Amino acid sequence: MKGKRSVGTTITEHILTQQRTNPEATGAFTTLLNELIVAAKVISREVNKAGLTDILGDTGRINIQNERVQKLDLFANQVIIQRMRHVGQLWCMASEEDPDLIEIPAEYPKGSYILVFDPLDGSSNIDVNVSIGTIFGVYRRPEDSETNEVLLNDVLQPGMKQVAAGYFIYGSSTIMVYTTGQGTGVHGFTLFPSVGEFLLSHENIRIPEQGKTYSVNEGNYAYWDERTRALVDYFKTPDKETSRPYTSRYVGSLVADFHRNLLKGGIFMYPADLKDPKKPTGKLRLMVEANPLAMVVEEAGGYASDGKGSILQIEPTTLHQRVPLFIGSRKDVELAEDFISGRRPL
Ligand code: FDP
Repeated sequence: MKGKRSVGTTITEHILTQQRTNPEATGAFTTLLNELIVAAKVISREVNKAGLTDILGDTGRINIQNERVQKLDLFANQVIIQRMRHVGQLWCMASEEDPDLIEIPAEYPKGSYILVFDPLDGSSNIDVNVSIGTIFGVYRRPEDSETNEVLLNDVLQPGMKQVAAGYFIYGSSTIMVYTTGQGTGVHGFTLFPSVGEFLLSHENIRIPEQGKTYSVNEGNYAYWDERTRALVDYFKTPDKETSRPYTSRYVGSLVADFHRNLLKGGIFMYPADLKDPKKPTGKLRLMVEANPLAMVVEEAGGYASDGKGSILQIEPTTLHQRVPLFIGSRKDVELAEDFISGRRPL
């Protein structure tokens, strides 16, 4: 089910209205989000003209995840860091592109929020004009933090502690989807290039309880355990009563696959695989990918699991840890969890 459409409210108006409903709000969060939106507009402009400029292509560098970094990833990373470090609302940042925490330089004031982000997710699709995105999550610095130093432990919080999360998708249009949780809903805003503003286009998005689509890289079938194979086989097996087979849709760009399923229903999966026995944990990162999207999906009525339990409950142990991810319509993800956890006998 698509969110109800109404056009005319800018994202800033929307954030301010939400802020007014919270008597303790200081405006710090609004400032932070506004600056992030400016960064996304700059990234969106570059993504849109990527085919035209020499910014397109590979830097030849390898990032912390052992993947090739493309120029546009680097650009997006720099834009976000440079825009966000001076806002005065951040305690520190963490990016998919940086191995360590990003501290706020001494010349700028510090605040109490922590921003984690994947500056340009789905980057292997840049060269082929497929939608890519920026994913973000916002936490507060723990109140009982005893030192003035930026500590990794203060950042390694479970996803349920996020105070906001969302993403920008750079596709046929640029859309921002975000939530501040606690029943405030998930809202989508479309960038109107002529006015340079994000306008409310998808108010209060609710993901269907059950979908008809599964999204997974089935090329990894040979590397999955028997439970994962049985789950995917289940989605493909015809059965009138349960509306199977499901349709398969896999872009290979997380934000694009997630966004489609959020609006239309379905399940996205990146299961653990045995390709690299040292890393039986899937490919996606808990902090910068799984947690923000899990907050969005749960606020929209869906669910996110690592196959055993809620993504949002996982206590992270490292900044860049990977996690198996099953995310989307609640009934579909619960079913996946039943298969993977062994609650459903094979
Ligand atoms: P990419 O490597 O292009 O950056 O997070 C990384 C990601 O893309 C996700 O956006 C996407 O869902 C996934 O990896 C695709 O991985 P596979 O190519 O292994 O399917």
